[in-house]
Amino acid sequence: MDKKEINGHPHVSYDRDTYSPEEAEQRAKEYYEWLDTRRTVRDISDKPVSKELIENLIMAGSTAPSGAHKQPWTFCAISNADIKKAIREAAEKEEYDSYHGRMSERWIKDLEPIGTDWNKPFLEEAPWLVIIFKRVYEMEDGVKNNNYYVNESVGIACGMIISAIHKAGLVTLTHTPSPMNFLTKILNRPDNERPYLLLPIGYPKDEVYVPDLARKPLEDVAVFYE
Ligand code: IYR
Repeated sequence: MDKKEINGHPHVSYDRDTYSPEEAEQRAKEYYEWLDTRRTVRDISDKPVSKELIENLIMAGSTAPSGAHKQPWTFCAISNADIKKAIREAAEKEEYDSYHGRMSERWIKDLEPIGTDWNKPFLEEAPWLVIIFKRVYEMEDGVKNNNYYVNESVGIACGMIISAIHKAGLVTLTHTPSPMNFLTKILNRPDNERPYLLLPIGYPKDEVYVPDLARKPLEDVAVFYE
């Protein structure tokens, strides 16, 4: 590995595998088709998942690019039954209020095909809950230093852990109880962290049904300027 200094800071040579144009096209197609087999699953089995597996999922998420490489995230991984129960109870309380008045009628109608409601059994049934907190700032020598592009960075990290979950043959769903500050309290998180997304992770139950949805075709999601 070659090393050199740029701006007085160490840089290392970076060598990646490259492919012929045909092979690259094939790999892109295969990766897309494989990602397209991912579905959000709410019926998560209580079959155990090892801590080691979860550790590697978290490390996959933590490879995400981030503003000035600050990696402004904390992944809280919970398998403790009492904590999961406390989270379920608090989330269902908020969700009950959301589904009974806080969400607009249009929103409730938009969720009908998806079939969600205020009940969140997966918060106790899944062997693991991974809750991603964004780190808004770091305390350094008694000074509050804001992180950069925090929402973008953490959103990308969430996408990367979701694809890692799929790769392991496990399932998840992006749960966003609102408001979600109860998570700060239950997990005793410091002031610089804000809950961002909750991912219950596990194997799917034996028989799982998901909404019969189609993804938008290329023409509806892309515009080319050639
Ligand atoms: N946070 C609620 C509601 C919800 C909102 C959207 I937008 C969804 O795509 C799914 C659910 C819940 O988790 O039920």
